[in-house]
Amino acid sequence: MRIGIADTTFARYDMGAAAIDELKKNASDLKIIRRTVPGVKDLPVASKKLIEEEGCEIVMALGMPGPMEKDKMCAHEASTGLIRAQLMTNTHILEVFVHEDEEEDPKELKKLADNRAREHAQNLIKMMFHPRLMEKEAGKGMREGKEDVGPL
Ligand code: RDL
Ligand code: RDL
Ligand code: RDL
Repeated sequence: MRIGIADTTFARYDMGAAAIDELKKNASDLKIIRRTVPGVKDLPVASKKLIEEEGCEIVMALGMPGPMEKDKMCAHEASTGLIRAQLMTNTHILEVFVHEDEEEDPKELKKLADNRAREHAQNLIKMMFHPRLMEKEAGKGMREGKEDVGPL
């Protein structure tokens, strides 16, 4: 299976590498194609090209929106672009964003970025190879990067 990884130089942690490491740990026979772009607003077309030109069956788009109001705006625009690219290609693009202001302590932010990238990589493996395992987690209050909230 061909899997696309789109990531950014804006991000302050190499979430692409964490995602790739986790994918390789959890599945064999993967062909991973990575494209790095400057920022989150460049992820939609990078992802679409991975799908249409490189034949990827699913893509992870990883990025780090900054803390300023304009960064939040950028992130929202990138997100709508990613959804549009999914609808245009009928292909999942897992959006793996870590907002810089989710954690104050840089060490915690780094941990969050690593965990979120890895947990979305695990989601990808479940979606593509073990859909019944994903179904088992339906309604279970799952989160990526931090503690799961759990079911009611
Ligand atoms: O197309 C070039 C840039 O416009 C694009 O890379 C943007 O995504 C870059 N960028 C911003 O211009 C901005 O104001 C980013 C952020 N904020 C941000 O918070 N996170 C990014 N890019 O990844
Ligand atoms: O594509 C992978 C994820 O980006 C996607 O599953 C999101 O819908 C996950 N998500 C968030 O990233 C978020 O910030 C969710 C929420 N908030 C939310 O409040 N409820 C969700 N998902 O179901
Ligand atoms: O309820 C606490 C968090 O789940 C909530 O603050 C989310 O919005 C945090 N979050 C993001 O901001 C985001 O961009 C999450 C994701 N992406 C995500 O992919 N998965 C999450 N939270 O569980």
